[in-house]
Amino acid sequence: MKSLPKDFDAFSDARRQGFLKAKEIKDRGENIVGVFCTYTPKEVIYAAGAHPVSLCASNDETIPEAEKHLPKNLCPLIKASYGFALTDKCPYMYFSDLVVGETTCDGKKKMYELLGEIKDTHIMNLPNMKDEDSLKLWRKEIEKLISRLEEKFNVKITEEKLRNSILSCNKERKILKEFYSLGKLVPPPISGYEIYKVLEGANFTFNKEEQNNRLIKMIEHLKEVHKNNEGPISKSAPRILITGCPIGGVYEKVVKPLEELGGVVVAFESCSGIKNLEELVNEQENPIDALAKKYLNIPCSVMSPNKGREDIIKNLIEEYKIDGVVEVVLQACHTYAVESYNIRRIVTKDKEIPYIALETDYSQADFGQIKIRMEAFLELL
Ligand code: BJ8
Repeated sequence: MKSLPKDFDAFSDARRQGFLKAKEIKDRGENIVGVFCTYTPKEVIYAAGAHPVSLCASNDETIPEAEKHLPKNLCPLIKASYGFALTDKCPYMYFSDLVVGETTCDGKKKMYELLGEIKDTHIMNLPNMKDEDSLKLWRKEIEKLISRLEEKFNVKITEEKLRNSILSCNKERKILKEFYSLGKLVPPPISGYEIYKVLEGANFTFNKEEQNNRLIKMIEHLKEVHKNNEGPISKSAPRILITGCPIGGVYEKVVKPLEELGGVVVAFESCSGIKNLEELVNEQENPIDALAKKYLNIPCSVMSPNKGREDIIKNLIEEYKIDGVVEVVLQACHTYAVESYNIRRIVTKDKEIPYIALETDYSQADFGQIKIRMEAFLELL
């Protein structure tokens, strides 16, 4: 059995290594913009000569502090995002010159009001529908972000700069997509846990050229592993699709047991996975129009209706030969919790495969319970 290529370590360690890189960036006098959400049009940040970085929100370390200001019964992702800012424990937040947030769910947009007291924050007014008027509004919001960044960093964001950053972000998306599409192979040459580590690591990698080259080498290596039948996954392992809320704070207690118990996660519909990377920005159109369309089209549950997510899940079930779907709903996330009714319906009725919804938070209290439920679920597949 062939081991993972050494380039994998660069991704699994990217978050920690990124701290040092962020410091180097600041030492060189360059700017960093902290982001929380897939809706942030990062091409605009690159076009301003700044570096976008995902802010810490994926463990419960700072939640007790956050709960001094926020209600306990709130999504753990929101509490952790605020807690890291409040306690100064996220180096990326510390190094960020500006934080960009969007009016996604109610909890997040109200939390941003408090965050604005701690950190220079720019909020984009994200519409919750995908019609023509919403597109105009979102386009305006992108223009406002451009003005804000120009003013903040004393730069000019030209059409040419936007076009260049669209080209390079699309290039990154295409390579990441080729990487996660390895999950289509039977058996996949890499576990879902490792796929997720790489996708997550890309959020903390500043040098995108280096990242692309590493990924291309890994893809070649893993294709070879598959061709020679040298991979670690059994051909008969039940193939799982993960959907729902972002899983950065819970993948250890959801993905790991699923795979230790004999299943394999072959696709992630959630943020960090396909939701963000599937659709490219149109390179021929006016760049602001193209960015507005691409980002407004992201199929997150904060949109109403959100038919795109159902279509993606149906396609993924076919393309990745999915045997069962696991939906992760973070505690108090109403939009995903409500949508889970429709998702269960399309998975079990239209596609006739098993589905399970797990409501959880960032604590370890339900670790044993999740494992037992995963075991029972895998027995159905
Ligand atoms: S594009 S999934 S990152 S909004 S914070 S909605 S889990 S209650 S994170 Fe999200 Fe952007 Fe959508 Fe992705 Fe629910 Fe929690 Fe709100 Fe959340």
